[in-house]
Amino acid sequence: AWKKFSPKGFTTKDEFESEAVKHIETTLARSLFNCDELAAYSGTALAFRDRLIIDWNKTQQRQSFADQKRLYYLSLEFLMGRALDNAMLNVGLKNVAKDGLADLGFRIEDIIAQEHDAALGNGGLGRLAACFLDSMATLNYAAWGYGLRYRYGIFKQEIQDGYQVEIPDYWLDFNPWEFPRHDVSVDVQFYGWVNKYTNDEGKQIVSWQDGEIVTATAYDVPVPGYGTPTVNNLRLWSSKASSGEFDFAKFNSGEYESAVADEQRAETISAVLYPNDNLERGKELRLKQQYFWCAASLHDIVRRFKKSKRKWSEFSDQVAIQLNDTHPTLAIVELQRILVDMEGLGWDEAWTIVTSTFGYTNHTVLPEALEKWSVPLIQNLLPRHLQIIYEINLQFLQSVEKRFPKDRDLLGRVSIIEESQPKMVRMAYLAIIGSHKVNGVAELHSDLIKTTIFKDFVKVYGPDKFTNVTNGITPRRWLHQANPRLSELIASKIGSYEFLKDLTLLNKLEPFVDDKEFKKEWAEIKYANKVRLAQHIQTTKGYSVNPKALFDIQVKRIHEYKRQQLNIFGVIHRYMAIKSMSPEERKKLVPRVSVFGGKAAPGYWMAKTIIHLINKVGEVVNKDPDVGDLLKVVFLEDYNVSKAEIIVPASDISEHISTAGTEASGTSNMKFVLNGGMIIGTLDGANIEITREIGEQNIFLFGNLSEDVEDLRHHHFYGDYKVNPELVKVFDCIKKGTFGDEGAFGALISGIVEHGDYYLVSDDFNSYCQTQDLIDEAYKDQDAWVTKSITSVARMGFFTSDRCINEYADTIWNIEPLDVAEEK
Ligand code: 26Y
Repeated sequence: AWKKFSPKGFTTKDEFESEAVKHIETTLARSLFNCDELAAYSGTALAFRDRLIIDWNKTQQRQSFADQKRLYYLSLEFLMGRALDNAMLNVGLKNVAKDGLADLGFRIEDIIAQEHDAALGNGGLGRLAACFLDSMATLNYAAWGYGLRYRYGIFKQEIQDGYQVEIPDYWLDFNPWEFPRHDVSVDVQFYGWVNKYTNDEGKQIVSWQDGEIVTATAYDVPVPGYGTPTVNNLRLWSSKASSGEFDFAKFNSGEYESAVADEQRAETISAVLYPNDNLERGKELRLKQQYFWCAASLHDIVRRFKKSKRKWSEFSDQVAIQLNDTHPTLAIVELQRILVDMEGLGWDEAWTIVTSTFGYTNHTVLPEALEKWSVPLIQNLLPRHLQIIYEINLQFLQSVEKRFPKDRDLLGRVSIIEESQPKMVRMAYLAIIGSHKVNGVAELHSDLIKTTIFKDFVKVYGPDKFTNVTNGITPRRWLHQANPRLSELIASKIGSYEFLKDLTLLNKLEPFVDDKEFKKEWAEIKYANKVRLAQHIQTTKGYSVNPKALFDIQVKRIHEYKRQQLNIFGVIHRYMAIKSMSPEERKKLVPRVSVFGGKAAPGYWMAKTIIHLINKVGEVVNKDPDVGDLLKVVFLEDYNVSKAEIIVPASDISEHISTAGTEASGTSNMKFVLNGGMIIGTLDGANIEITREIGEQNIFLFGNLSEDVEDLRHHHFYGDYKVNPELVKVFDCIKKGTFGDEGAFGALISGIVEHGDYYLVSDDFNSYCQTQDLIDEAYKDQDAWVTKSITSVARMGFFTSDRCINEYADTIWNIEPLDVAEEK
């Protein structure tokens, strides 16, 4: 019967207009006569939101009714970007909105551009979580995301005098995409002490007492699937003082200020996203965030399970929880605590439930990114959890000792507790021990974790606990939304937009690689996308670049291992070469625009130095009359998801040039190829599988292999090591002050010349520059280039996050999609 009362919402242009206008006039209380673009955005967003809510409610009812297993994706980061364009496309009514907005006097692009990015993430890990949500909804899985509702997302980056400056990102002013659920809250405890006693019935009782209580309030964000009525839920927790804490007693006894201070302290927990990416700093507030979010999510999940009135032994038939890196590892401990201390289960029974519920995804092998928390810190903040961690460790080590009685060293190596001063809890080890599956995010990476950082655990558990799920990206946002013309051209060739749901259908493009007309259109679309980026550069940077030049793009977080320094040294090398040429020689060159973008963690000084160098090189090169159009160096400020949607479709070549063995997967590499760009890359992360899929002739690979990295590093210190002479010339050029104050860049150079060149910039420099020359040559043959471009796109089907989510569902979560046929 509820169906009768659930209208489907608008479907025509006129209905859309009347809905949007109604919201502008009533919800926003604005007159249509002074409706600006922001008001038009708000009205449009609210109209689409209403439409989503209907399907969202139905989806939640359907999923509760079906009573199947659900997946919960725990991630401290969800880098969602903008929601409106995505909602319009997923619902399939973008054209309706376009026409309706045109009637009202607006261009849809301008309206879409009003929206503030939801930037609750740093980079790859957070964006992966967002792609996963899109796929889970599109594939009709009953899946929820759980995260934190940061008041401040990732900072906004400005460049002043060539330096990065961080500006707070207060993004919640007007956010139509979230729904506060004041009725859904969880009280979360911190500090206090543990009281163990035997009760009247002779039962051991453990009680965690006298802590400080902070309340978690749920904010729900609808996640629409593409071409399906499924709208899943992303639940974000916000912290506030518990009503018990911020209470009248304090007010009345004259402690107004201290009551306000309590309130602020509580709110601080969800105030800000930590801006470090792959760099662990061990801050207490971050641990508080982690526990706050894990506890709230687990209590919510358990509450939902208990409504089903099933036995505890059925918990993992109903619930799968995926840990996005080790950030949510405390969820393992919290579930054990709920089951043992609160629900009265025996330890072993509880532990079986816990380990069959969790899966853990590792995203890095970099030692500086592996989380460790000091024992005293946990002891103080979460005294009961520390006891449970010790108990988990004890049981685990006893089982290891039984199986490997002669290997005393092994026990120390696999212990959750590192015997340092102070002692540290190794979160990755806890995550492995508490999960039934551990996965890496690309083949090489999954092999590396088994042979390096988690080697001993392969010995203990056998190889089957460890698996690979190669990352993917959603083709809805990264092809259809970011590159609508290419998507349309593809659809026109292969007959429908079905490829957006089954990306392997792209292979139907291959027969057209020799179709002249098709190739021409393909090239025109790339050119139009470059013109659009050139316009963006013109408006944001104030100078023009030639869209006919080869666009060479590296956009990602700035990190030494990602080697933006290799790129900029290569640019300087090119600049020096141009300067030394005759005008005749210069005429033969392929003009190039080198585009950089990305944020540095505020405390990562070396990364900031790299940004500074890129900007200084740009200042000099871009105004050098000898160079003209032959080389331009652009640093795009504040790289984020919505800017990526403009940048990615405009590349001819993108750079994925990490030191082999350091980039777990990379996902922007997939986005660039899917948009018809070529890659220059090392044999690292998913570059390897991309090569396998698209063919070696369609990618520009260079550099040392991961298996040789260790020996090379050793050689830097103990061999007859010399820095590459061409690179030395680049350093001399910098040291001469060509790009301003040479002292500013000293550390960048000495890191390579004197301190062992950990990232092998010198070792790979030759091969990098030679490969760049090959690219210039290849680019001259535009016809062959377009062939490569089309062939590559046709072979990218594997890299959809749909494939990836199906693999997780089959091999780790053991869940099936829900049938929605009746609803269609
Ligand atoms: C511990 C804390 C400081 C921390 C915070 C963020 C540690 C790591 C991160 C983020 C890591 C991250 O983004 N990793 C990236 O994950 C992508 C998705 O799997 C990979 O494609 C990419 O190679 C990897 O660097």
